[in-house]
Amino acid sequence: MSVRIEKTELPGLGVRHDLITERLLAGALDGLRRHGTVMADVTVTWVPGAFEIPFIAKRLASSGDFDAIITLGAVIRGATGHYEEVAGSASAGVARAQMDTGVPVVFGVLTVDTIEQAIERAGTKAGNKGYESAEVALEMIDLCGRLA
Ligand code: INI
Repeated sequence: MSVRIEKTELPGLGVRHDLITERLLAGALDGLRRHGTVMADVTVTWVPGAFEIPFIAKRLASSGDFDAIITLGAVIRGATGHYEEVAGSASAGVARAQMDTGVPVVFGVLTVDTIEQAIERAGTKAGNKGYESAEVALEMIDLCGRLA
């Protein structure tokens, strides 16, 4: 799979829950591939934490290089004293990014109470939010094309 990956080598930044986010990413890439996306057209960009998602999503959306952006992440209440701020900023920022740019930005960020709930939604008991987000992105691209 020839996906382009942008990832900093700086260790220990943010609180990204890679165990979960790797599964969400695998689900999203699987969803794109199964629906016929050319994987060479896909870029994966890692950010330090969910709070940083909107800034980078907006930057990518503004570039004109992408038909849609899929944001993935996990904000876990048990893991932070500022859950509401991180989860709220991530969701509000993603909504703003798509409204400001006119490019669909899908919110595939899990906002949950426990790591168990995150695991359930990352490809075990309750589907894979990444896979679902890929389907939403493709549907939004199709819809935008029809409305153009
Ligand atoms: N970032 C996450 O993606 N998930 C979390 O659960 C989380 N917690 O628990 O705090 C989290 N925090 C980091 C935050 O997104 C920023 O990276 C950090 O505050 C630096 O701006």
